[in-house]
Amino acid sequence: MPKLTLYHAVPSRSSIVRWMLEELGEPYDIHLVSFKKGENRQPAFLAVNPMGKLPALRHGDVIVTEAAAICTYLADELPHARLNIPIGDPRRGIYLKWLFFGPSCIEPAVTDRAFPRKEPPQPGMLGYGDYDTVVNVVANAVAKGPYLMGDQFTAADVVIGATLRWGMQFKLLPERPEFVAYAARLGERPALRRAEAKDRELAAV
Ligand SMILES: N[C@@H](CCC(=O)N[C@@H](CS)C(=O)NCC(=O)O)C(=O)O
Repeated sequence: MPKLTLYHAVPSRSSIVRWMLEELGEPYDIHLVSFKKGENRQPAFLAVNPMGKLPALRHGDVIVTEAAAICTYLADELPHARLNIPIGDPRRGIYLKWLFFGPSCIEPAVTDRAFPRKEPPQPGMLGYGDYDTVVNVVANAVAKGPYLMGDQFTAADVVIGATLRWGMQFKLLPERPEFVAYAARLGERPALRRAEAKDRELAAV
């Protein structure tokens, strides 16, 4: 098994990937990148991710960036953890939909709300449509549970769950009962607790 290294900073979206790695239960290294020192804009890191952004993951000679892509990649590369829905399974389409829905619909809906545009956008031009529809669609998806794919916890729960937890924490998403209950279920997962404890330790240094 090639070595896994997470390029990480606390707080940042790389904590999503740390949670995913803890769910997988495989050993991994952490390579800290300091935003304060501007390390993410220095040539050594730009060679890893020319966007200058975290997270990035190195797996042997492979580098993957974008939190949702990394989670999708890891779930497929390490299928024994059953965090993916494999090719050929009729549920894979819905699983992929949720993996993409986080960064392509929830995130932009939330950031547009946090930083409103000067000109009102045409909803038809926005990939996510409108904020309320996004919120309602996700609330319906997590209402039944326990997870997005029913009884199976998957990488899609890491991506969507992390986004909902972050959005509620910063009051950018409403504390809908469906979101609160789903976030509480996720919060009981030992892997998430481990990831948070390790990040708290790093933040305290
Ligand atoms: N689309 C990227 C977003 C990554 C991102 O914006 N990361 C932030 C930290 S949460 C970052 O690296 N910011 C530093 C900067 O832009 O200078 C993903 O989902 O991974």
